Amino acid sequence: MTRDAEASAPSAEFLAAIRKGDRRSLARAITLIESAREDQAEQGQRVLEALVPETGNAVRVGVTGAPGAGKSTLIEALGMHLVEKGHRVAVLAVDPSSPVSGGSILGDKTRMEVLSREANAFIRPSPSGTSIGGVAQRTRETLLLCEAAGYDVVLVETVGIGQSQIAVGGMVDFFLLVLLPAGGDDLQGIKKGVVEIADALVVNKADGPTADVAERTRSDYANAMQVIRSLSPTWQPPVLKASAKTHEGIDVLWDTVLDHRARFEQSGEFDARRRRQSRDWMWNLVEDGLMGAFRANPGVASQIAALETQVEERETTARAAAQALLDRFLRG
Ligand SMILES: Nc1nc2c(ncn2[C@@H]2O[C@H](COP(=O)(O)OP(=O)(O)OP(=O)(O)O)[C@@H](O)[C@H]2O)c(=O)[nH]1
Ligand SMILES: [Mg+2]
Repeated sequence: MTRDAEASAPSAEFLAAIRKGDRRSLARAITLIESAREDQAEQGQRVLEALVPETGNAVRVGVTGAPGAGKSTLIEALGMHLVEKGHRVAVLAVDPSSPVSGGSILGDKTRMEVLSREANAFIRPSPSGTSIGGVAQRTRETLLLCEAAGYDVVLVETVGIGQSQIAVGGMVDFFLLVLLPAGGDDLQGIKKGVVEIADALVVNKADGPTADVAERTRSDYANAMQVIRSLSPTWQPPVLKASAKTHEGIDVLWDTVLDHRARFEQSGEFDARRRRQSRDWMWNLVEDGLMGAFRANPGVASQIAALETQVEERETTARAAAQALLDRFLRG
């Protein structure tokens, strides 16, 4: 490594405090990771590098679904259930719109007031940033820090936007799709492909006046799921129902997560999935780094606008323009 190892190595006390689960130290480490200041971000990476052997021990659950489906309420209910069972629970969010670009999609409801009062719960709102890639990257690193701090369950909420769902799907062991008690995918704004990557579906708001519709929705989806080929030979994604309000069905939901984990560990799919995710992550970062270097290259930068116009005006082919840019880049 070319970096100056002495200059900003994190102090042993700081690392020890994070390992002990000190929330203020954990929050400080996350702030470093998220910092727009290069020296601080670098310091955050060093903390993560020092702690990486202690990561990997949590059950990682992603939660997605249409706006208003009750993701936050469900996470809070599940979080309370887990805290009562003696778990330490971290809640993270991936919301690419928040808060720098003006207004979060996940909104204030991610505050989770009941759960946030629990000593064994740690709630961190989405990092700010305009690119989903950047937000997801920092959330994944925050997830690792939470594991090093001893949180044994990490719940990640994400908005129902294809790209952020894929990003969260790529960092969790179990991906849960929360449904409203109503019509089909198109009505719920669920993109094709999301149902396919879900490890379970849960129809929320199975209470009060929406209880009957919830049951109908559940059985409709259960039928539909039978024709979707499961990604796993050992797991057929179940369709559950629950009420985040009355907490009915929350215990079954958690049992499902544990059952999935047990089967995946048994079959080797758990390890394979984690390994694939880590590998994919490395290549993601390589791609980001290459794109950054590419755009920052003066020879490339000076040609981009002109070549884009030529392609738009059909004066040259996309391939020829791309090759011209790549030649410039590779020449240095
Ligand atoms: N009746 C009933 N209402 C619920 C339930 N879960 C959530 N709600 C209500 O549904 C609304 C949306 O809940 P949220 O938890 O904020 O939904 P969300 O999916 O996180 O919403 P966004 O983050 O904005 O996409 C709130 O008014 C909740 O009180 C439930 O199980 N039953
Ligand atoms: Mg929410």
